[in-house]
Amino acid sequence: MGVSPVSPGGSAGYECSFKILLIGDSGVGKSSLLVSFVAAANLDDDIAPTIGVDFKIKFLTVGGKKLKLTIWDTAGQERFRTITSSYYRGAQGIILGKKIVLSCF
Ligand SMILES: Nc1nc2c(ncn2[C@@H]2O[C@H](COP(=O)(O)OP(=O)(O)O)[C@@H](O)[C@H]2O)c(=O)[nH]1
Ligand SMILES: [Mg+2]
Repeated sequence: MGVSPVSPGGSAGYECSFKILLIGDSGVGKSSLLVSFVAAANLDDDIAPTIGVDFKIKFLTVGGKKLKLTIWDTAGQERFRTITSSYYRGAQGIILGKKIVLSCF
């Protein structure tokens, strides 16, 4: 899987672009995590949901390199196990959400 390089200082304003997936059962907090992670950065609220998934873009600098993260979030279809390979294709990383229940007794 390759990382898309973009010339520094180019019109795009970043050097590398990564596609990151959020996966995990419905209700584990994936969308909440995405919103809180992206909120402090450049958030393009105008991006509309596409083919049943939503994505948000975050720019950040790591080790002096400007990075663009496109983070894909499922829009409910994880409930129905209907996420297709087109969602996973071309991804460089995943974030797996898991619900942890603590009980005291
Ligand atoms: N206790 C707890 N609830 C959370 C947390 N993150 C999200 N939630 C709640 O869990 C529910 C499902 O969150 P959502 O982000 O829609 O989950 P998604 O279906 O995985 O996208 C919502 O009511 C959130 O407010 C968390 O870290 N702790
Ligand atoms: Mg969600």
